[in-house]
Amino acid sequence: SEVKTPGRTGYHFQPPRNWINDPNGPMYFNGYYHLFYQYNPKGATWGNIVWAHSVSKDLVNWEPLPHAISPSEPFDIRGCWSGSATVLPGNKPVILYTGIDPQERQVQNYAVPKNISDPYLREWVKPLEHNPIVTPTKGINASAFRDPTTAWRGKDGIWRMIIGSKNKRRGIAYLYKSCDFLKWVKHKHPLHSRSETGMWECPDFFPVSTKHNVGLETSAAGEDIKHVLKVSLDLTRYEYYTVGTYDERKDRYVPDGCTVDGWKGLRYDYGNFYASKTFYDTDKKRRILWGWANESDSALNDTAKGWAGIQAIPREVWLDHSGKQLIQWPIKEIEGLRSEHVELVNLELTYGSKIEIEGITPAQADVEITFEFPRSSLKNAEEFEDGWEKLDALDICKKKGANVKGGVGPFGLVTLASQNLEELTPVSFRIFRDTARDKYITLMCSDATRSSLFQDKKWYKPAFAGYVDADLTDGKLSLRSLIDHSVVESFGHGGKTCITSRVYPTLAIKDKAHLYVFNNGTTPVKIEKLTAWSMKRPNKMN
Ligand code: DQQ
Repeated sequence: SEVKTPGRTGYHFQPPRNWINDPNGPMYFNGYYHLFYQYNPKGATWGNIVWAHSVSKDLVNWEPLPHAISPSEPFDIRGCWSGSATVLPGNKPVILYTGIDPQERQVQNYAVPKNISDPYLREWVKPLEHNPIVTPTKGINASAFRDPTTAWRGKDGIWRMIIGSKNKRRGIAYLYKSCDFLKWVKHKHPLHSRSETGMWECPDFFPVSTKHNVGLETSAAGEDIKHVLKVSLDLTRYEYYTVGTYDERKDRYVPDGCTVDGWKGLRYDYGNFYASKTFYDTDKKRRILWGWANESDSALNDTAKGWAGIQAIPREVWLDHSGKQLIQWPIKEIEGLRSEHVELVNLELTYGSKIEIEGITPAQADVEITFEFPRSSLKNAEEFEDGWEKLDALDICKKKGANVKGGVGPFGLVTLASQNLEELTPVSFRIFRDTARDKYITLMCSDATRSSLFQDKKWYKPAFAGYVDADLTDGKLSLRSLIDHSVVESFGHGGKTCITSRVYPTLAIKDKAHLYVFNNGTTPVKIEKLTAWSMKRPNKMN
């Protein structure tokens, strides 16, 4: 039976109990979306890792299936770690994954459906004659060699995939090539690498269109295409990506000058979102991103509650028209869970306003707002101080939280708030003027530091922050937050900057949670439109 504790989500993907981490091998195949994920069948902390498996017709309702891949052979007896699916021509899915062998080496294996005519692809086999297909040969760090990607095929007909690794502190994406998907040969140089970034977990490499918002099949090549390389850095536990050019002939990826590798680069999400992976949805011609949102309470508490980890709501991803970053937006299907709603239009928020959004379920909601301010009001923005450009967005957010009076902003939402505001998680924008560089800077914060009255040294109640590349000439900024009991997933300005926070209120739970829209800046801002919906539970969630 499903465990029931206050933090369990209403519409995020989670199994009835136990630990989950990385999404694995997502794919669309014969009418079903498949999601596999790292799972501990025996408890609520990491360990005993298998590939759990669920299928869905709509990415909202999920049906659990037997575990797809579990330790059984020398090449995966100590764990079946992350990997990806590739649908080969002729509609044949193949999974590549990392196995831990008896010497604790990380090797790469493949698995195929036992019965391709089973619509759910319930059973997977690991052919013994070829596995493992890749082993850590001389020069490769055998304890840092994992997470094979979806493969792509070049114009030369050769398959390619990358595997995350490191050599001392250099992060590496090793490139492997194959003609038959069975015999894989390491290319003479990596696809890409970067000093001082540490282990590259869960790399993802995919093409994006520079012309349209549609997704591209992973092997797409040619005109009007750029590539994205994402890595999950275990040193910071954040995910970073670059947009760049992939030269198929040289088999090298070169990030564009305007994006940088490593921990100063762009992030998918400035909060709790890790080990993500995209896949191309051949049905709806879009690229979808799945990411894991880990707990931030203690392991002891996870054991007590009997579960840990959720998958974030799948996001559609595409290249922004600037070409400089990705845009992420919750998949359309999630809107099918919207039920009763309230709407505010044309409402001025003067300094100190805090308006409660009533008539929906604040603990399980979807909120969209567009804020408006006359362009002339930007003159009231606080100065972005000298030296701040060397700081991280988070440092500024810590100095200038949602409760610190500003010029233009902070304004935004107060989510999961208790009656007397002892607990609250504000998500807000604040605009600065950078006189020296003659520009405005938009900061977005999701601040969980006051999210729970519960005191425990092991609980992590972080603030998260990122800058938003917003063109303020139209005097507008938008925010969407998906609130679901212990998670607040926010999308700034149409998905330019995303922040996911995990929170554990003790008072602001279920019908005791409140939602507000606020302005703590001296400049009045207008709510052009705010719509908030109660979110239903899916009919089936594992
Ligand atoms: N989780 C998996 C690894 C991966 C890590 C093990 C990232 O394959 O590198 O559960 O969260």
